[in-house]
Amino acid sequence: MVGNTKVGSDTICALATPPGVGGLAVVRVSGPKAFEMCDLFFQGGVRIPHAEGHTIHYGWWIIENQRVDSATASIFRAPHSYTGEDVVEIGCHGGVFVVEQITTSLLSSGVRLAQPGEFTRRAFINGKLDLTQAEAVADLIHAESRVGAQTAARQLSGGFTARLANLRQGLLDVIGLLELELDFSEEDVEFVDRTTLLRTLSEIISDIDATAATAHSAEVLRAGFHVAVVGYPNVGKSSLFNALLQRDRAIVSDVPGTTRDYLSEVIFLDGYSIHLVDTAGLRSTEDQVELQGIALTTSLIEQSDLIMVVNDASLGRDHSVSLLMDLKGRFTDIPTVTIQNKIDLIPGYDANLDTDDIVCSAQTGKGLDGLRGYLLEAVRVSTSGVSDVLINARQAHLLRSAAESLRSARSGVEGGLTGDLLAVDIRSAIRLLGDIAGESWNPDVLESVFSRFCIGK
Ligand SMILES: Nc1nc2c(ncn2[C@@H]2O[C@H](COP(=O)(O)OP(=O)(O)OP(=O)(O)O)[C@@H](O)[C@H]2O)c(=O)[nH]1
Ligand SMILES: [Mg+2]
Repeated sequence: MVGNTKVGSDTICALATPPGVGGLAVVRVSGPKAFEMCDLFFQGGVRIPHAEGHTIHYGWWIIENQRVDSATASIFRAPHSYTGEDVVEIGCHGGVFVVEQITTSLLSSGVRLAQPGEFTRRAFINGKLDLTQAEAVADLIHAESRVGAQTAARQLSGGFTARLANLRQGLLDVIGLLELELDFSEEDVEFVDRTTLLRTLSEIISDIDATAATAHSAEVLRAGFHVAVVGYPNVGKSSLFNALLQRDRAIVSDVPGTTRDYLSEVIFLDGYSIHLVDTAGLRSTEDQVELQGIALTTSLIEQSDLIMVVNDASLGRDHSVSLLMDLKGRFTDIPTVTIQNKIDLIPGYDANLDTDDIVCSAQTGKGLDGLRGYLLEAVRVSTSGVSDVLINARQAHLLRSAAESLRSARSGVEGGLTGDLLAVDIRSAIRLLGDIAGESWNPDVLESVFSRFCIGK
């Protein structure tokens, strides 16, 4: 049981392709009556209930003797389908009207409209996917970067699941030996050499810690790398924003305080998505609208992965240093970079003096390749730890708790605790690791995992 929905008890359907006009659309039907219900409307070479699994049939969707569309029916027999149930995927011509006719005919015959993520939820409950794989499906659909999509695909294929299983097996082996000790407790033997045990625990702890630590990198791959473009008014933030976007998105003018609301746009560099946020120039002002813009800038900076401080180099290299220092002090965890802009105004500018800064002109385009290269490198560095899984908040929390239990077990070993007491902490770590893949789950967990899905998935 999941919530009030009894899994597999009813037959569900939904458009599995994006809504709107397109060449093709697919309506997916899953559940015990999938074949029977589709057979009411589909007329092809064979009757659907008699069709073999993994076959496709051409025919017509017919409602009350009216041909609605020529269609194909792809047959998947339980358990060999995405959901593990009987599934029919009806391929028809893409278009709002046809799809609506097909779904309405099914709904009027007792098929229910699927909730968001319900197909994948059924797949999970029927053991076709574990929870990390289900999460990978959502990540794959929403992936903003090529690397993110590739990682989600690896997660979907079960790489992470296998790694978790390995960790758990290692711990289960230890538990087995510790429990043997219990049986022989009279004789005071130690089946598990304590030095080896300490080493094993430490290895597993660092493996878990390292994986949990990739949560931020995973978020960058999932949602993009966020760069806040900040600086004093009129230094050329919006000009730089436009130059990187290669179009005139933001208003540029020589009046300080031009940008008030923020603007956010995405650029792609080598398969990574980078969200650039142009912000209101920071200065002390009495203007209420501008003040609101400045307040907004602060909250935008908090959510960014890099602060790009734009300086008007024609006013001096160090013109923005106090702003930079202020930002570094307030946002200690976020890296900063200074962009020396408007160098076209300074003939003979010696770029070699700016070892850490990027030197460019938003107006002439000079130095912009260097800036793009810098951004790309920054994304690469921030995502380098990710291999086979896009750790999300749920998984990171469970991993950290598991590592905590193992740390407590490790202190126990150091303090000379007996095997049965050590086993308690190790067992709790095993359970937490199991929860990542969804071995024991409750409706709330499933609710939050599947709420990220769209209808039809
Ligand atoms: N010569 C030169 N002028 C520039 C350059 N970049 C921007 N400007 C000019 O500087 C002025 C301000 O540019 P904006 O891009 O609006 O500056 P901003 O930092 O967004 O300003 P606010 O939104 O008011 O904070 C405009 O007149 C731009 O044309 C540059 O690289 N070289
Ligand atoms: Mg601006």
